[in-house]
Amino acid sequence: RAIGILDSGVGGLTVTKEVMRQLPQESIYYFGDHLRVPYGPRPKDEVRRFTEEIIEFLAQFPLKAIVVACNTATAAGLTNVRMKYDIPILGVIDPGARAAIKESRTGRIGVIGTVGTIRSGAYERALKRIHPGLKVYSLACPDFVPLVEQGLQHDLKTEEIVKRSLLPLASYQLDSLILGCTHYPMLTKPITKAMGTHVEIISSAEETAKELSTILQHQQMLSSNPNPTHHLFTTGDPIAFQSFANSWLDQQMTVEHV
Ligand code: DGN
Repeated sequence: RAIGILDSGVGGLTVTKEVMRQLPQESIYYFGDHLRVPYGPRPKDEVRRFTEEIIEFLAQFPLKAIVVACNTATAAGLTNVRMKYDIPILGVIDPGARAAIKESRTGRIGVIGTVGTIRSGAYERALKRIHPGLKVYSLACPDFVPLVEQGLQHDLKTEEIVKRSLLPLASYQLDSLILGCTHYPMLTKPITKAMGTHVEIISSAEETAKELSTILQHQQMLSSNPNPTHHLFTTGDPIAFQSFANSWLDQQMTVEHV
């Protein structure tokens, strides 16, 4: 059986890449909801409904776990959908919070994400559940997802926009910054440049893949297939998604339009 991974667009590929690295023998079914990206500005109920629809679609395939590789969808709540399926459905927020706590020395942690994620306060809760004394500074960066979806991550203008967007965090003496949106690791370069190299940039991808691996190990469900197959689905333009996926994952992927 395979792993299902979903996102509003290309962002979940950052998690997918890490799953492929840590669990190279697993087959993956990825769903990018490009037709309805971005999820960030949408009401919680709508994001939850989209997530449930996508999981229902993915559930037609033989899956052993699903990763909701979208912070906005995770923040909108996975409790209901988890009750409907008997396979583990993982989010990205708890792993992201754990990764930050591992890295932070001063306990001054920044979180950036979509409007939906930041408004939900989900990171702050997840961080303070582990360590109530942390200082958490959150900032919504609504411009970032559209930049990535347009493939403009290496544009000079993007560097400017990223720098300007992150200015409000400059005075907080952060020692780490959580990329609370799975699209943002694709902007690591301009984000690092804007924050300075003394700020540790945290992505939830590695920790999420680790959690997935632990769960599968526990359930003795790790695959030993030397030739796993991957399937990518998009509600948007399959050609554009395919070229993005090929270059990010550094291998030839096939994409189907749904
Ligand atoms: N990649 C999604 C996230 O992690 O929040 C959000 C993208 C979006 O649709 N705005």
